[in-house]
Amino acid sequence: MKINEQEPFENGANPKKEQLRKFTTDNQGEFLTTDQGLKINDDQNSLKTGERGATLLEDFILREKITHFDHERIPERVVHARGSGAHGIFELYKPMAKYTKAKFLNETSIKTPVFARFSTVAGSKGSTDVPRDVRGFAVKFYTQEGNYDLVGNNMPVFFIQDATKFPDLVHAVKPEPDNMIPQAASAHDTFWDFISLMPEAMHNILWLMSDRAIPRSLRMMEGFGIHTFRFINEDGKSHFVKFHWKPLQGVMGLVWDEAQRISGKDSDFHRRDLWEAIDAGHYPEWELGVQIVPEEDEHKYPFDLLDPTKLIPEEMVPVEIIGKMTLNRNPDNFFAETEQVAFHPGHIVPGIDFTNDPLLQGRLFSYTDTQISRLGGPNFHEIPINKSIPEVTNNQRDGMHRMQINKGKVAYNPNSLGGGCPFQAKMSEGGFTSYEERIDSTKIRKRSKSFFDHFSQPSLFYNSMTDHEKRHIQNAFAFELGKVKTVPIRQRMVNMLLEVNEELANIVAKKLGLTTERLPQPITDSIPADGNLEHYFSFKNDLPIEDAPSLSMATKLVDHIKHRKIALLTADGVKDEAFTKIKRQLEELDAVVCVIAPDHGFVSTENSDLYPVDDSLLTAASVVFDAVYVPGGKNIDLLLENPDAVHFIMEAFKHCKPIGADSNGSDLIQKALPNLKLPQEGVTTSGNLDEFVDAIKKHRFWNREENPKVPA
Ligand code: HDE
Repeated sequence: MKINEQEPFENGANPKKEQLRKFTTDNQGEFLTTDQGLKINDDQNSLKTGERGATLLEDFILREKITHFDHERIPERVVHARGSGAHGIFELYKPMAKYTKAKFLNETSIKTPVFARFSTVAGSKGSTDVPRDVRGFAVKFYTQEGNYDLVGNNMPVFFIQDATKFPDLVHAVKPEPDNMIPQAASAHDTFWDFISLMPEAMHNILWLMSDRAIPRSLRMMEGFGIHTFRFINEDGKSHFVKFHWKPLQGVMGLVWDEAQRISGKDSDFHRRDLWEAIDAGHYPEWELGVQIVPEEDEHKYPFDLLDPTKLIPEEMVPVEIIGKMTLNRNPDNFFAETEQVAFHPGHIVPGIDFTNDPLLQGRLFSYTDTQISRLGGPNFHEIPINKSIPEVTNNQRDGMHRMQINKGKVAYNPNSLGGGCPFQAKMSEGGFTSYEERIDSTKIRKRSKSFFDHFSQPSLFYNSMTDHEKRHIQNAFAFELGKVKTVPIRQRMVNMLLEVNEELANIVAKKLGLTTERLPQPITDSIPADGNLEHYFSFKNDLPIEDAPSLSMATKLVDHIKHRKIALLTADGVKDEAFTKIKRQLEELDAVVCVIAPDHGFVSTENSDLYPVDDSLLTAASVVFDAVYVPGGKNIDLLLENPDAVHFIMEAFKHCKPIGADSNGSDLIQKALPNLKLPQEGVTTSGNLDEFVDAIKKHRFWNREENPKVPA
């Protein structure tokens, strides 16, 4: 019986897990062997002519080991090289048959195995997890009709409108080719040179300068399919659809200064956070949402649904929540799974189809092509993590690293010698048919005028931000452009910002010592799609809304503190009750509590009870925590004398984090922040759990930024 005939998607069975198990080995209790299965007697010494003699070429064991080692590396992904992945499950809340015939979106009893990979875009695979960057959000659904890949980002729009500009974009953002500086950062001349000549990028740039680009955790970011896709139902009717992932952990960001420090303290911050959460059973969950637009409404909006630099505000078309993804299993082997997984927006199943978005169209070519060089040939679909649940039965043959053993003489179609097998499947048998879209047109190398409005949506985005979010965007522009050495590039950028928002442009210009000048001006001869630069600036459509709260992260906090990481800063002599009570109470709310003390080992309480220390002030830093609490007792005398403890509090305050203490513990806070009037919002000194928990729910207290009190 074939695996896809066993109804394995129901009753809790996980066919992907079962499939991967067959390829998974465990050395436990086994002898060491060569790649040929020969047991090895001595793995410590090579074969030599005498004890001090030359090594013999004959030593096949040495040769095999070294040769394999020499070829252990494969090319990293050209973009999205740094990533972290996990297995999970997708469960449908409600049947979507009205819109799509995709089986995994039709039957709520089906649990579809998934593998998700999150990534930064620009950095190499060993780069920091927390640069200012877009994050990839790719999900492979192992459906019973074959693999479906939703390969999206954590921002709902992209930088360019046409695939042909992608190599330019990536060349501009990657480290500069003469000196390979900077790693994993967009704050350099080539990126902003390109961007300042590409008004279509402005919308994604606004998102990139927002806190979306420095997520607190991979678990706390939204995902978006970006392009408009199609749902096709059983009757062949098409609806446009945009995909959204909504994290049940809330959407939260870091402070830019904090992100830069994390890059030094723990550059694996996001990878570790995801791994540890899953390992501890704190499974991250995202709801899948769809925005559905009837085919008849295609031209109803003041933007083009095919333009990937535009989103449909949720205030115009609500997101309908249809299911939930839970990531519940870490990979067994990073290389075999996270590195070798091969996503492709062209991996679709019946019921889902493409639109003519010119960026999507280019992607449909790129992803298979890139795997051929990255994974060494056309058989990458046979690598266990990429294998579909249904067996692959076709006439594709041979190629590097072929695993499948195809029986018989026949590898062509039509055939009579093989009884006509493998058969083509009728639509009623699940055979995929492309949506029959009527197209009457002229072959042309041009862009539609409906793509020319580059500024109304970035303006909407900026206008929809809260004050602190606006401030972060202003500061991010000033930081990034401040790193640009070529002043005319800075000037072009602030001029361009005038088209988005005058206040933004003027604040950024001031920080850069510039003034703004109204565009259009002849900035280059080469960019306009239709040869007329005026178009870039003359089109600014009226949007029916002036404010879209759904774009702001401030609207996406959650009413719980589950899995938030709290530092319990203490030392020997802490009062038993003060220490154990808060720890227990926070853990009861599913927070992750880490005991931080001057040294590793144990802290002893006033009653000489010993509690294990999770991390010491030497190795831990406030930047990797969401909040800090100081329980009182004699420990405070020790902490007051410890500059690292004082710095811990100052830094947490600077990064706007909740700080809690009991009346005794507050001495440390007062020493770290002598000019601070206590208590104040976000700094609770009463030992009251509810107040502290409420503060953690709010995530950050941004008003502190306006009147910075600490230099830390
Ligand atoms: Fe990708 N992109 N991309 N991209 N992309 C790749 O595929 C490409 C685009 C995205 O975790 C590459 O296997 C082109 C948009 C993610 O493995 C490559 C264009 C979006 C990932 C490639 C785009 C994405 C990739 C590099 C413009 C959001 C990581 C290695 C036409 C909707 C997937 C690889 C993973 C990876 C090409 C634009 C998302 C080279 C040509 C828009 C999440 O094929």
